[in-house]
Formats: sequence, structure tokens, C-alpha cells
Amino acid sequence: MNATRSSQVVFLTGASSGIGAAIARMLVAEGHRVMGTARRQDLLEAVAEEANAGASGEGRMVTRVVDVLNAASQREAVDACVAEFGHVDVAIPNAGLGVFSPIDKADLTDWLTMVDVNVKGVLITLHACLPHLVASKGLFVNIGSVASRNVFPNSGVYCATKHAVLALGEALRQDLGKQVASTTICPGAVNTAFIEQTRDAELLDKYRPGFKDGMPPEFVARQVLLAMEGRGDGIVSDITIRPDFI
Ligand code: NJP
Repeated sequence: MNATRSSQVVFLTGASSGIGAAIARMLVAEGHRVMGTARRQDLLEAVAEEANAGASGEGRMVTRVVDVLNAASQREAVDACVAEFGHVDVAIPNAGLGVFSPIDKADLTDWLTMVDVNVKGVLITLHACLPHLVASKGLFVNIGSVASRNVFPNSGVYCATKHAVLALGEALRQDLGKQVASTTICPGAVNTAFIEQTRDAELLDKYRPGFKDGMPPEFVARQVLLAMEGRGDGIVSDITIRPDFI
């Protein structure tokens, strides 16, 4: 990243809701330019409208409907970001999900979807953005989790995917640390629709209150800004944030 660049160009996945939407709104309000992607076009456009209404300076959000698992579409979206804004300073593969279930009652499709979106989707985004990040001395921001370092009951495969994300961030630092900065943000519970992917009614009842009392997604977005604004002084390699109530 050009540390003197005040309006940075950000490629963000999972921008249609929750943490991704909060990141988009906050970065645009701070004058950054965001290419936000997701599958749900109506939600994505609503986020962009809101973000652009609160924009400052050069801040602006553009959108593209992309499934993170479609590598060709993802590459096209990165190309569209460069065509629109000239380069990529920051890549944030935020799209992800957790479907919680006891390990012996899990649906194989849910396991594979979590591995696909949370790991392969991140890799596809990284691969498409990396040449641009090397060119801009940019920043790769992974959305990990407290599940990147700990394993919790009923969420073993989700934890495994988030362990992978943390490992990837560290690998990037070791292999490319002089060219690309890498930050992994590891939140505890955040108040988004995340838990609604879980279909086990008993677990939903058990976990919903904890997510409802979780951190506002804006608190995660503030950590992204912190990592971006630290450039030139230092790199936030990883950061763990937890709800007040713990
Ligand atoms: O969840 P939610 P969060 N292709 O459900 C997108 C991590 N995290 O904001 O395509 C493209 O509101 C989906 O978009 P759409 C978590 O693991 C959370 O909480 O339109 N996009 C939506 O924008 C994840 O990595 C908590 O359906 C796809 C977004 O992903 C990140 O935070 C705690 C997609 C999900 O938004 C954001 O989750 C923690 C696909 N195939 C880590 N599949 C927490 N909430 O407590 C999904 O430690 N998306």
C-alpha cells in the first residue's frame, strides 16, 4: 500500500450483510473506495446506497454480484475494481458462514459448504487480488475468529476452517511480508445474521442470545480501519476482539 494514499481501494467480499456491510459503510464514510461483492443483489445495492449516502471525500462503493466460489467471476470482479479505481490497496475476503451441529449429526453438505466458502473462497479471492496487492504494497485482511485458535463444541468444522484462515495469514506474512501486509481479525460473537445458518433448533435457541449480545459489526469494521491506518507505523498482524459480557 502506498502509505500516503488517503483514499484507498478496497476489494471486499460478503458485503451484503453483517460485518461486510459495516466495513463497507465505515470505509466509504472515511473516504475509501470499495468494490463490494456478494450474491444477493438487492441487499448489496441497499448497502451501497447507504454507504454512498454517508460518503466523505473520494469515498464511494460500487458492487458486483459474485459467488466467491466462482473463480472466473471473482477475477472479473477484481479486474472491474481495477478498471474503476486503478488498483487494489486492500483485499478483505470476509464472506463466510458457520452451520453449527454436533459432529455426529452434521450434514456433509454443510461441512463442504463451510470448507468451500470459508477456505476456498478466501483462496480464490487471495489469488485474484495478490498481483495487485504486490504492486500496491497492499494489505490482506482476513476475517478469522476466536475459533481460529480455539475449538468449541458443535462447531468443529467451522473452527477448522478458521484455523486455516489464520494459517494462511501467517503464511502470507512469512512468504511475502516485505511486499504485502497481512492482518487477521479474530472476533468472538458479533451481532449479525451469522447464527441463522444453523438449523438445529435446540442449538439455535442456545446460541442466539450470545450472538444478539455480541459485538456490533461496526467494532470489527473499526479494526479494519486500524489495520489500514497503521501502515507506515507498523502492521497489525492479528487482533482478537471479544464481546463485553465475557
Ligand atoms: O455473517 P452474515 P457475518 N459467495 O451471514 C456472504 C466471520 N465471523 O457478517 O452471498 C459470496 O451477515 C453473504 O452474502 P450473500 C464469519 O465467519 C462472524 O457475521 O449475499 N458471498 C454475506 O454477505 C464470516 O467470515 C462472527 O449471501 C457469500 C456474508 O457472506 C464473516 O465474519 C464471528 C457466499 C455473511 O454475512 C462475516 O460473517 C466470527 C458465497 N458463496 C467470525 N456465502 C459472528 N457473526 O459472530 C456467504 O468470529 N457469502
